[in-house]
Amino acid sequence: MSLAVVEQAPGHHEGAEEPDYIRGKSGVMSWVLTLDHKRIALLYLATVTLTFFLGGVFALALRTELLVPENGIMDAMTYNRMFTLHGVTMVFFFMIPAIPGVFGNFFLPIMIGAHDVAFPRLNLASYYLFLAAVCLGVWGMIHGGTDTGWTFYTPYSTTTTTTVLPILAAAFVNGFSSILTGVNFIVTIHTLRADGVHWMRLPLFIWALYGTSVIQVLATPVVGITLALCAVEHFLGTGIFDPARGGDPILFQHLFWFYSHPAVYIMVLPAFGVASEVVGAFTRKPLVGYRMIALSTFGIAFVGFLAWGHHLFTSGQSAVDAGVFGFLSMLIGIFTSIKVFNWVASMYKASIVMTTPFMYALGFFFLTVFGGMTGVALATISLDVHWQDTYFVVAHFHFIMAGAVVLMFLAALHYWFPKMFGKLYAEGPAMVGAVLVILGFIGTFTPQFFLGNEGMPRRYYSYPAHFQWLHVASTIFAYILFLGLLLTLVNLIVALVSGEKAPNNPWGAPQYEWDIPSPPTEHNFPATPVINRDPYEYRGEGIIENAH
Ligand code: HEM
Ligand SMILES: [Cu+2]
Repeated sequence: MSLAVVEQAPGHHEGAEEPDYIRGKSGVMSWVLTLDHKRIALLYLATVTLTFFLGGVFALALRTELLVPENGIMDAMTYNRMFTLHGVTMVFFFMIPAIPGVFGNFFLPIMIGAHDVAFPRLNLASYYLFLAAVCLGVWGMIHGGTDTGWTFYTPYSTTTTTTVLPILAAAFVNGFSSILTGVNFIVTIHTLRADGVHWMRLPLFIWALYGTSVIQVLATPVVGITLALCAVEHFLGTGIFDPARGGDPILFQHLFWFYSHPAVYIMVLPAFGVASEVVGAFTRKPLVGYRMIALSTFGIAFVGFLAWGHHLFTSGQSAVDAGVFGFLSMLIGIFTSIKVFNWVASMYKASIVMTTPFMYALGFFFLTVFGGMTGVALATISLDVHWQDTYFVVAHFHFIMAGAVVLMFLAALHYWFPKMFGKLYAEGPAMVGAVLVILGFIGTFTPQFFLGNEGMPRRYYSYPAHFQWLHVASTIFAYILFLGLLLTLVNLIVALVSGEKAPNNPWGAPQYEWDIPSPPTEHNFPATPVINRDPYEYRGEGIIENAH
């Protein structure tokens, strides 16, 4: 059997070489109206880079305020708006669309041997809905912003005089974008797999996107309706959630978390998928436990739907409910551990190639394992009663969200950069950036576990003086993190402008996408390919030598 993954379909004759997808067409319209999944991916990349930096600037403002125990650079009201805008931006405008929008769009068709997604127009519509949501959100922020927190808890959100409606509307519109992407991906995976790509040959990133899409389609409508009801109540005073009008605020919490707990898997499953690809590429041996990693995705997706009540332990839940939700939350830990154990087994006795993407993956393992374990601790009711609404929770979910989503977004960006842009970046600055980012995350959020455990509540802009040194430590590392991100950004921009031309497979990685040109042609393959081997069958090429 040949080493090449992609064979010409029978009967195909090599025609004129197709130009790559970047140079193939020019002009602004060829970008803004493009139906090419790869160009749409780059539109997402440009947009989420901006939203991530916007969210990051809010974060730095918050951390700067917290350098001193009392009134620093902003008043209490500004602080409340700031953490809300930080949360909304990061969750809805960065973490939910980032990995599926950029790397899902770019690589899903390529990894299954297709020329595009099933519905290219819907794909573009989905991007524009996302962009509309971002614009609406930013418009709301400029016109005052809101102070409800990204969770929009009622009855406060239905009575606040701040600009909550555009922000609610932005989250609502964003939901449509997310649903449409999910539908598109599911149909694509079912119908456009090339010959030879049977289910047990799907790359693990594709399994992750599949699980994510199912959650997007099933859970997002619930939060959409919930936010719409919240907006209607704010506007018309309907009294669904407001107890003063006979409504039930706990109902809002149930509906909100019925989406928002599964939504954490919309964010982390794609990150887990990237981790599998990076481990598969740099351990120089076949991935251990392919089937288990693939199927545990659905364990997480399924149980993820049954765990929402752990956000309501202290909201007046019965002891039986709390026990059941606590137990179900812990099951998620089991399915996640299945993945972690298999990744570790894949790294065991492997000849690991230490690259920037792999460095990010190591940071991801550390942060996700600790984030996950503190999640299991939080699902233990007696502990949650102590930690609920403290910095411990803030530290927990940042370990997971920042650790998994942000680090694996950056891992994916560095791993696939040569394929996406056909350019190589300088490894030295990329590695320094990665180390700064990882140390930055660990250093920013570790002190917050201690703060929370000692009773520092979340969402406060002032605090007793004896907490100051932990807050200062956290803020210093937040700046280090920001420095790492800046270095990374500059390094990649330099590579875009003047990077050396990348070979087809600069990593000597076994996966399918490395067999096609860097950057790919407009239709990815000259003809529909036939794929004749498993995705992680390591082929033994060394780095760089494999240039076609
Ligand atoms: C092992 C899996 C996990 C378990 C068992 C778990 C458990 C919990 C529990 C019990 C809480 C409630 C804490 C409280 O209200 O005091 C919580 C909060 C939270 N978790 Fe997790 N979690 C897990 C994974 C994740 C992941 C993967 C993410 C995000 C990507 C995440 C994001 C959040 C967020 C945002 C909150 C804060 C909710 C709020 O605003 O109150 N968690 N988690
Ligand atoms: Cu949850």
